[in-house]
Amino acid sequence: MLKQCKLCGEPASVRVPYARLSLCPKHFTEYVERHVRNTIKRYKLIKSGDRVVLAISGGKDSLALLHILNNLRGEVGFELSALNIDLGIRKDDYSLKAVQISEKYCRELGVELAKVDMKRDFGFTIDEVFSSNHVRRPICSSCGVIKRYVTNKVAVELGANSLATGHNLDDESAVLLSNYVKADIDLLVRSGPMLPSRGERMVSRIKPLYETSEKETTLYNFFKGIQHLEQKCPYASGASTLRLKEVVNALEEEWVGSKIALVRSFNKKIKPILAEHYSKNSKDIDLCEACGYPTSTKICSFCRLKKSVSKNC
Ligand code: Q46
Ligand code: ZN
Ligand code: ZN
Repeated sequence: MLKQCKLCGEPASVRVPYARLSLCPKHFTEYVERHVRNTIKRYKLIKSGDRVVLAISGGKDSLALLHILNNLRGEVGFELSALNIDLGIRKDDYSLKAVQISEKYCRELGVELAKVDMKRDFGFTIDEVFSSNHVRRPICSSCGVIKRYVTNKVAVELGANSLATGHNLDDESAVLLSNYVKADIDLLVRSGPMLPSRGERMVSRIKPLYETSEKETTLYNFFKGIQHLEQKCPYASGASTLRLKEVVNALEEEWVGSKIALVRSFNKKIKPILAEHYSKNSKDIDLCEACGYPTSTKICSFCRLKKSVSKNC
């Protein structure tokens, strides 16, 4: 049952079970910001003087993170800019709305926004990938290739140290569980709150919401009046991810703090052992012969995808 805010005595609106805290809206939003600050410190994600580019989609997590990092940048001493990709998804004006909402909040907060338009800057869109018959991989897998490539390229061009994304505790614990079950060592080694750069033209990727749950970002936006894009991408199926999240949330209900325990124990005890094994067996990183960005094959997957779309459109 909700009682009084532990910090000010006003009526509490939120219960944070794993921290055993009941909080009013003001102290809850401050708690979330402090929690993200502690995650940044715990995993050494950002240091003073860093240039951080945050990829924003207009969704709840990336917009919450935009506000949180904007509040923390003075205290930690880093530069912050944002990046939005217009993927060219026309159904229900999805991409148009995502771009508009990203522009609105960057303008309001005074955060510089780098805008990428897939059609203008790379010659093709997600809609074209989807309608191109011969591209057989699932659309979200191609979209992942595009987003990883474009965000890295823009962050490199902007001279950033790191690229931040809005992956939250629910995403990360669910994926971790799935990779454990499949014993996918490659994916396990590449998961975690930070993926350091592995060489030239590759920035580190960081996840400051690594220990912040979906419920917390949703409530943070609600109390701060942040209107994120509620609409789902028309290509999202998400059934298996949703199911996995239900599993980790059921675990959390039975055993409070299990999602955080899962990601922390992985990073502290399991990942170092896997990383040592992987460093002996991993492929070398080279530069793509077509675009000059990192790849472990001759031509990177982005360039192969682009070529395949242009052939089949
Ligand atoms: S934008 Fe792209 Fe998502 Fe749409 S096509 Fe799939 S991956 S669902 S986060
Ligand atoms: Zn309070
Ligand atoms: Zn390439």
